[in-house]
Amino acid sequence: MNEIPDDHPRAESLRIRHKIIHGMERNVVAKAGLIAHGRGEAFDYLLGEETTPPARKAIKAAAAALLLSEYPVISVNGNSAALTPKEIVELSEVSGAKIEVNIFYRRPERLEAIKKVLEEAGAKEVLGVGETADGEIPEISSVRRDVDRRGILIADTVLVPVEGGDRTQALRKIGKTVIAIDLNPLSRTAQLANITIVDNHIRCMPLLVEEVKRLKGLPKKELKKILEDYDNKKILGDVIKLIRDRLTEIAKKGMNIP
Ligand code: PTJ
Repeated sequence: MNEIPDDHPRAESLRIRHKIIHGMERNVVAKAGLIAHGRGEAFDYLLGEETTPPARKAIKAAAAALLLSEYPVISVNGNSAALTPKEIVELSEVSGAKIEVNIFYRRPERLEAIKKVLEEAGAKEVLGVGETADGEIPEISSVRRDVDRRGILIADTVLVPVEGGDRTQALRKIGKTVIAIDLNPLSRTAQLANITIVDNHIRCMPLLVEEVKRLKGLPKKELKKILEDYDNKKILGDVIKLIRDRLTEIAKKGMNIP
């Protein structure tokens, strides 16, 4: 792949793209994952490619929810594994959440490739691959219904990064708390999750790790208060207004290109 010059105005965005492409070459990312990434990039552009104040509030609520959970699970797909393997492992370590590979385009070689990437990043246990992955959640209509009986099947909280479609509603129907990381505030996943972090997965994961570390010592009562005060509908509305206001400003003055 071409070297990206440091002074390229879009260097960071191109580097992230290369992680996704490299992931596809290793069987980690599905071909459709490239398209999904492009959709994410478009929304990130609208957000100004930075973590917004509503996203920070959602990160705080997500950290509190993970710490209050009895059995949290981080559900890992191709895109999330390619972008932040190290941070997934760190989040698992600081929050006590299990790591489970669960993918839409399910092929044994992809399950193994994602597991390998996570193990290379330090994961000691990766669920969703092998003999314990024989659980089923019938409410999910896609192959994402195949889950680990030591993981998503018995989880009370599931973190679902970078995925759209069918799963959040089904998981909520059977009583699980769903935390989504999704750049598109209009997606079904974003709209139906209990807590939606509208941010780039690659920016959000280190912040989530730090937030869990910061809140870890707090008494349960205070963590519960954070969740009681959190309103996901309002947060999503705030993100959409933020995009609207940013676009109104740009329509008036043009983009501020240094
Ligand atoms: O690895 P698999 O087989 O499970 O397949 C994964 C993909 C992503 C291909 C699959 O879940 C899919 O098709 O997802 P969608 O329906 O395209 O939804 C992906 C969502 O993630 C969209 O709402 C994107 O805007 C969003 N997204 C893409 N990149 C990022 C992102 N959100 C946060 N951070 C990103 N980097």
